[in-house]
Amino acid sequence: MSEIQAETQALSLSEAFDLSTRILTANGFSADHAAAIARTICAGQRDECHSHGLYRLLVCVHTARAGKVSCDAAPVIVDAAPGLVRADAQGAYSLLAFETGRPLLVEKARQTGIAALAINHCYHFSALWPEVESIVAEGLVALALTPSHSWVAPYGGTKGVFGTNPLAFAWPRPGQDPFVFDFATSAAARGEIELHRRAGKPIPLGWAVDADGEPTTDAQRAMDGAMLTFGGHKGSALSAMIELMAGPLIGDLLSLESMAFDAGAKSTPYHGELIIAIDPNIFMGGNVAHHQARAEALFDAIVGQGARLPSQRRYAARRRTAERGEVTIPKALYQDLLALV
Ligand code: NDP
Ligand code: PYC
Repeated sequence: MSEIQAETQALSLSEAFDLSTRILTANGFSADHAAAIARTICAGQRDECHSHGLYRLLVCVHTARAGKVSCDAAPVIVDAAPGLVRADAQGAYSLLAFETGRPLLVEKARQTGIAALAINHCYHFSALWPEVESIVAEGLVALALTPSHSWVAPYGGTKGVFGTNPLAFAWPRPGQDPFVFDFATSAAARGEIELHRRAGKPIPLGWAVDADGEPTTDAQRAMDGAMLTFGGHKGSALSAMIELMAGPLIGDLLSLESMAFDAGAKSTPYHGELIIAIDPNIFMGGNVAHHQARAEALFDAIVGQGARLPSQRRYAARRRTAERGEVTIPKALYQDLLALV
């Protein structure tokens, strides 16, 4: 997670939500889109996921002012097959399309055991964990994946081909916070590098190479060069899978095509997203308690030796925010946000 800057601004959660919707509606977003975007951005800030918190408003407004994203298109939901819902975002941000398509996805997963939601023609900036969390809250296993812009070099290369391509997964745990992970398949999310650049801080070696293909710790040179995948050839292959599954498979753009579509505007990536929901009641063949207990034994074996589960930090941050009743952002970001209204 990003470093805290010296001067900070505290906001209550309702102030953060009001500021977000004020900024978005002042920049042309409809009330429905502004609320859907603000909910996700504020959840990110609440859970101290700074690269996908209030900072993202800068990119949303830039994209709106560039005349790229539709600020008011209503998503079109199509019941495409027994196991497939399509949500056409019609050139708007993905979040309202997700919220609108989600109930039919859940219904289909409960009927068929497994169902997918393909979001098409969307601008996409958000963390995926709020989406898999909202599906796991229905007692379903969830998986979500999406490309972005082609900032990331394949393993062994030095030129961008892949997006930062996040993969998120959620598993229900009765009576406990679900098991959730959500990570970019690049060594770090692009938003993390941008936050380092804004804070004037170097990035760790291994995140990126410069335009000459040389390793760099300079955030700006990294952004002008190419980011690297996590886990070498393994992250590279996973990233390619995400391109294929959330690109050609659902009839939408690759990260290379999203970057070409952007034509240098530096706007939010434009492509699709694939979300899969699985009903354990059907897959576990009526023996849910037994198999859930086996899953719990796995989690116990992880935490029992002092390791932590993914999302433990995030849930702790969520509880901390609830106790304090406020989130904290760098003062410089707060001032940049006020300037958008
Ligand atoms: P992080 O590296 O911060 O975290 C990745 C995951 O690993 C989290 O679930 C995290 O849990 C978990 N984790 C971290 N450290 C440990 C540990 N020591 N033990 C166990 N689990 C651990 O994420 P990224 O920077 O890769 O991605 C940040 C966000 O960016 C994601 O939410 C992603 O969806 C978003 N993103 C969105 C894109 C888009 O196109 N829309 C593109 C790229 C990224 P915890 O949170 O609890 O630390
Ligand atoms: O942080 O890599 C990122 C990212 C890309 C699109 C949205 N977030």
